[in-house]
Amino acid sequence: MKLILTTSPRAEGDLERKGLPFLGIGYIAGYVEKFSHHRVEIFDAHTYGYNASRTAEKILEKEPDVIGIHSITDNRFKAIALAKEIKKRNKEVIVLMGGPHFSLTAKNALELVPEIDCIIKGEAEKSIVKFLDTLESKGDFSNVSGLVYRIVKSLLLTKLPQNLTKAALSLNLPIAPEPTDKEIDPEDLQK
Ligand code: B12
Repeated sequence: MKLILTTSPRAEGDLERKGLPFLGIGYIAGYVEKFSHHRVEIFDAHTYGYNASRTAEKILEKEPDVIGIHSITDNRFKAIALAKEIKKRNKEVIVLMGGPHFSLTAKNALELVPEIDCIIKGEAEKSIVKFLDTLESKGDFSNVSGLVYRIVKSLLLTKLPQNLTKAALSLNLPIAPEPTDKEIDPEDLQK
C-alpha cells in the first residue's frame, strides 16, 4: 500500500510553523518505514503554503492508496476541505484523519463529513501499520486499535487507541512515565 501523510493547509491565525518538521506524521512515517513493507511519504501542505485544492492535486499525482491528514482544531475546516477536494477528484483513495482534533471528535466528524472514510484516535504508529495490512489483505478492521469507521450507517470504535508505552518501547525511545495506568477514552471526557 502507498500512504501519503500530510499536514493541513494553514488556517487563518495559526502560528507560523513553516519548515518545522511535524513530529506526529514524522513518527508515523518512521514506524511504517521501519516496521512494514508499505511505502510512505510526507507531504507538508502547511510549509508549501498550498490550499486544499492544490494539495489534493499534488498528492493525487503520487497515486496513493491512503491519504492520512493531520489536523488540530484550528485547521479542522482546512482538513475537511482537503478531504472533500481529494474525494471530488478520486473516490477510490482512502481518506484517513488523525491528530488532536479528530481524535476527540471522531464520531461526530464521521457523522457529518461523508468524505472522511475513517479516523485513528490517539497515537497511530502501530495502528496505521495494522490498518494498511488489513486493507491490503481485505481483513477485519475491528482489530485495528483506535480506528473509527462506518459499517453501513452505524459507527464502530474498535478497541481503545494503541498503548503509548508499548509503542515507545518498540521504537526504543526514552519515555516519561504515564500519568495513570487507567485507559481513558478521550471521547468520554467530552460528555
Ligand atoms: C510542538 C507544538 C507546536 C509547534 C509545532 C512544531 C512542529 N512543526 O511540530 C508550534 C509551536 C509551531 C505549534 C503551533 C501551533 N499549535 Co501546537 N503544539 C505542539 C505540541 C506541544 C507538541 C506536538 C507534537 O509534536 N507532539 C508529539 C507528536 C509525536 O504527537 P502528535 O502530533 O499528537 O502525533 C501523534 C497522534 O496525534 C497521531 N497523529 C498525528 N498525526 C496524524 C495523522 C494521521 C493520519 C493519523 C491517523 C494519526 C496522526 O499519531 C502521532 C504519533 O503517535 C502540542 C501539545 C502536545 N503535547 O502534543 C501542541 C498542540 C498540538 N498545539 C496546539 C495549537 C492550538 C497550536 C496552534 C494553533 C497555536 C496558535 N494559536 O497558533 C499552532 C498551529 C500550527 C499548525 N498549523 O499546526 C494544540 C492543539 C489543540 C487542538 N484541540 O487541536 C496542542 C494540542 C496544544 C494544546 N494542548 O492546546 N505547536
